[in-house]
Amino acid sequence: MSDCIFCKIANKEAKSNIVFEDDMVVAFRDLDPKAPEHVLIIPKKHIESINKLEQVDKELAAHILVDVVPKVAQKLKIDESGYRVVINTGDEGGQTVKHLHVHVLGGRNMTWPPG
Ligand code: DGP
Repeated sequence: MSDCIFCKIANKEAKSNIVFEDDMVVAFRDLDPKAPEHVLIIPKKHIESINKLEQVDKELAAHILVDVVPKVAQKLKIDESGYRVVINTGDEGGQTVKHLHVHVLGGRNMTWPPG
C-alpha cells in the first residue's frame, strides 16, 4: 500500500535497520524500542493484521514462526536467555501500524500481565 510505512520499509523507500531479510519478510529494529533488543518482523506483502490472514498466507505465517522468529532471536543472542513474541491486533490490542508485524523483544526480564 502506497501510504503504509512498513510497505515503504519493505521496498526500501524508507530507511530502517534491517537485521534479516528474505523473499517473504523483512526484520528490522523498532524505532522506539521497548527492550534492549526489539525487532519487528513484517511480511513484504501488505496484510493489515492477523484478522486479514487468508488460507494462501499459511506458508508465510508458518515461515515467520518456524524459521524467522528463531533466526532473529539467535541473531540478537536472546534465544537462550528468552524473549517475547507479540502481535498487537486492532485498536484495543494496541496496533498502531496497520501492516501485520511481529514484535520480538528481549534482553531484559519481561513482566506479566502486559499493560
Ligand atoms: P504496534 O503498536 O504493535 O502497532 O507497533 C508498531 C511499532 O512500529 C512501534 O513499536 C513503533 C514502530 N514503528 C513505527 N513506525 C516506524 C518506523 O518508521 N520505523 C521503525 N523502525 N519502526 C517504526
